[in-house]
Amino acid sequence: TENELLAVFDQTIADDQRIEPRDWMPDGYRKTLIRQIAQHAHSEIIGMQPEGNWLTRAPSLRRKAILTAKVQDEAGHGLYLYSAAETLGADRDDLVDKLLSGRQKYSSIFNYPTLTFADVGTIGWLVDGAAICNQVPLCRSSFGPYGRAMIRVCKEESFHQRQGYELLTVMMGGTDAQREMVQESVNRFWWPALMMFGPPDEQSPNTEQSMAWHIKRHSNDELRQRFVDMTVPQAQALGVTLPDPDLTWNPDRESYDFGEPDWSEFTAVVKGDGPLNHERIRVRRAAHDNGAWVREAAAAFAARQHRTDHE
Ligand code: FAQ
Repeated sequence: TENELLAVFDQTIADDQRIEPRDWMPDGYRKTLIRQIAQHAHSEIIGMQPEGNWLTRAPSLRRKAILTAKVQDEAGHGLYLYSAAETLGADRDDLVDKLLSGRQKYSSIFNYPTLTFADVGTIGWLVDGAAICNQVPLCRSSFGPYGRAMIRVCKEESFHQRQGYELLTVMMGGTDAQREMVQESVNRFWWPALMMFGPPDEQSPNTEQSMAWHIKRHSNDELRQRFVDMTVPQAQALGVTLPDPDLTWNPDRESYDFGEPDWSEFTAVVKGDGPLNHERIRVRRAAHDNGAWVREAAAAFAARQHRTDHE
C-alpha cells in the first residue's frame, strides 16, 4: 500500500541511503527534484552566453582555448542534468519549452552583462566559486542520478574557478588600467554572486522540505556565509576590494559579517526584469530554431537504424 511504500522511502532517507529512479517516491519529492534539476540544467545552458560572447575576442590563443573548453563544459553539464531530470519521468522537449516560454527559471546571475574581458575572470572566480560552494553538498543529494552528476560537474567547476582566478592574478600583475578593469568587474559581480544562493532562509519556501528530504544539505544563508568566508582571503591575495563597507571579521562567530544584498533587485531579475533577461531568451530561442534540422536529422537517422535492426 501507499503507506508501506512511504515508510520504505522515509527509512531510506533516514538511513542516508539513495533513492534511485526505479524506487517509489512521493509526488512532492519528484516534483521538487524536477524543478531544481531543470532549473539547474537551464542555468548551465543559458550560462554559456555571458562568457561565450568573449570567445571571438579573447586576447590570446591560450585564453581562447581555455574559454572554449569551459563553455563546452557548461553545455555538457546542461546535458547530464537534463538526463537526470528524464530519469524522473520529465520530457526534455517539455523542459526546453518551459525555459523558452519563461515558465521555468534559470539562475539570476546569467542576466547580467559581460562588459570587459576581466568579467571572464570574475565569472570563473566568483560565479563558479559560488556554484562549487552550492554544489559540493549536492554530491550527497538523496537522489542518485543527481548526486552522481554533481561529482563530475564539481570537478569541472573547480577547473573553471581556477582559470578565472589565474586570469585575474595575471591582470592584477599588469598595468593600472588592467587592475582597474578587474576592480570594476568585481564591483559589478559581487552582489549578484551572493544572490545566486537564493533568498534569505526566512523567505525561502522550499528549503525546509528539501533539507528534510536530503535534497539540499544546507540552507541558502549557510552556504552564502560559507562563500563569503572562503572568498575574502582570496580577494586579499588578489589585491581587490569587495564592494561592501559592512564586511568585517567577527571573532565571536569566527566568520565575516557582511551587508544585505538588494533583495528587490533579486526579485526583479528572477521575475524577468533583469538587465538581459529578454536578450538571453531571444538568443536561446534562435539557437533552438537554428538547431531544428539537427534534431530532425538525428530522429530520422535513429528511426532508420531502428528499422534496420528489426529487419
Ligand atoms: N536565480 O525556496 P528557494 C551554474 C528561486 S550555477 C533564480 O530558496 P530552492 C554554473 C527558486 O527556484 C547556477 N531563481 O528555492 C555555471 C524558487 O522558485 P520556484 C545554477 C532563484 O530551490 C557557472 C524561489 O526562488 N545552480 O549554472 C534563485 O530551495 C558559470 C524560492 O527559492 C543551481 O541551480 C536564483 N539565484 O533553492 C554555469 C544549483 N534562487 O522554483 C555557467 C542547484 C532561488 O519555487 C557559467 N539549485 N530562486 O519557482 C539549488 O541549489 C537551489 O535550487 C537554490 C534555490 C539554492 C538555487
